[in-house]
Amino acid sequence: MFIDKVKIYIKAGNGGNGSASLHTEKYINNGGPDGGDGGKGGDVIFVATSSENTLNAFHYQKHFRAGDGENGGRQRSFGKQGADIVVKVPVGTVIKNNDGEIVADMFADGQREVILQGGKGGRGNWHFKTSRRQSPSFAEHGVKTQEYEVTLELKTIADVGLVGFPNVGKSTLLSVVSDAKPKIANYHFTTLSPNLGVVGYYDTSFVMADIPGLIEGASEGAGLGLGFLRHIERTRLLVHVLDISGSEDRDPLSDFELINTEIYSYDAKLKDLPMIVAANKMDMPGAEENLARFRAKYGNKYEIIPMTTIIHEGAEELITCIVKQLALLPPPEPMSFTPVKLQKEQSDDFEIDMLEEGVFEVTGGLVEELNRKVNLDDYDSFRYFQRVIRDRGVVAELRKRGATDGSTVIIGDIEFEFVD
Ligand SMILES: Nc1nc2c(ncn2[C@@H]2O[C@H](COP(=O)(O)OP(=O)(O)OP(=O)(O)O)[C@@H](O)[C@H]2O)c(=O)[nH]1
Ligand SMILES: [Mg+2]
Repeated sequence: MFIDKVKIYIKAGNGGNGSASLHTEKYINNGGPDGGDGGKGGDVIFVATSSENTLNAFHYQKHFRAGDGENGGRQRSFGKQGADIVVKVPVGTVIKNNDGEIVADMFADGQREVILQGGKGGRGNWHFKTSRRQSPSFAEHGVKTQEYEVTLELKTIADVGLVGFPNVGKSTLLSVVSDAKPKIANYHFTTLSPNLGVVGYYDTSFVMADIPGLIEGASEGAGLGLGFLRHIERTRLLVHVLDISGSEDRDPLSDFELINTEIYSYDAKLKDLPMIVAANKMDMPGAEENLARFRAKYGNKYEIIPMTTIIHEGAEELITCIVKQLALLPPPEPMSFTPVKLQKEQSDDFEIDMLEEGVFEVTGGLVEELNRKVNLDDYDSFRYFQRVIRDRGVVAELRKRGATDGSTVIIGDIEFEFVD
């Protein structure tokens, strides 16, 4: 199993509610409001790690929820904050929203991104005490958070990608030049998921990815298909491995054209990647003749390294050639994109719509904020509400829009008669 694309569900913690407690003590009748604030909900945090290279873990766990903030208590005691949840993803994971827009590119080892923020805790009643309202019996509700669905897409980050038909010796090559131990066998599609290996060369090193074999139609999903072409996107250089002997009765020259066509029709930008040709299986009959033909046709366009990978022949030349070219290339870069936020900002805007003659509805962040206040039929609470809509300009705006005495105003769950 190799999962490189998966949908998961994430939710930040709800904010805890503020408390509406009134201070009581023996012999003290009304000690005033002492309800504490609710705690903030936990965040959803993604962290990139190089110790994973698949998204397989998300096959088993798809729901990630941060802890809720606790409610505030008596004696102004604050509710505890909800615990954050940390979601570990392999380096190269791109997080997308439901519209396919990029929320984050988890590009660097250890990179940490707060993807969802926990709900704010509600304020306790003592915040709402005024000279005229000595004992507010209402407090604010914590912000309730929403669950979001996101898609994780792994785009392996390697300096060098090995591409080519099945069975040409890509995995053999990786096993010879790097620390990786991929499965090698004499049949097609031995490799079912990308293998990564680190290739050391004197005091430098680079990462090589062995991509599953490509065939005609791969860019439209044939064979192991499209999915794996995704892993080529983030390499800096490609090594095109050929069975130059044509031992499977294909012509290596047409193999070369065909695979290139698949790669470039997947993404034309891949044409910008430099390509080195590893002409493998030089030990087999027919190899010399084919190599000569290949050189005649492509010799001035590509660096061509003849190889007999199984006996390590040509490996050193190939590595030297790769290192030389990598040194000239810019370092890998994160994707360029404008990140979109999953969560709506917690704003205090409002909008007014006239639903029909004399009926106005107020919507927006401010209304959500007001809705979080408990006991809206409580007198104190209603007074507070009236003051807020006056202070934030809602009343003035209603008047401007034509509200007069007797007009109906709807704000969230509340409906009342406008009194000018
Ligand atoms: N004669 C010869 N055989 C080779 C050489 N290199 C690899 N092979 C053989 O070719 C077969 C396929 O090798 P792999 O490395 O598994 O090929 P692959 O390109 O990774 O194949 P897929 O994973 O199926 O795409 C194995 O039997 C290897 O031993 C070589 O230089 N000469
Ligand atoms: Mg292989």
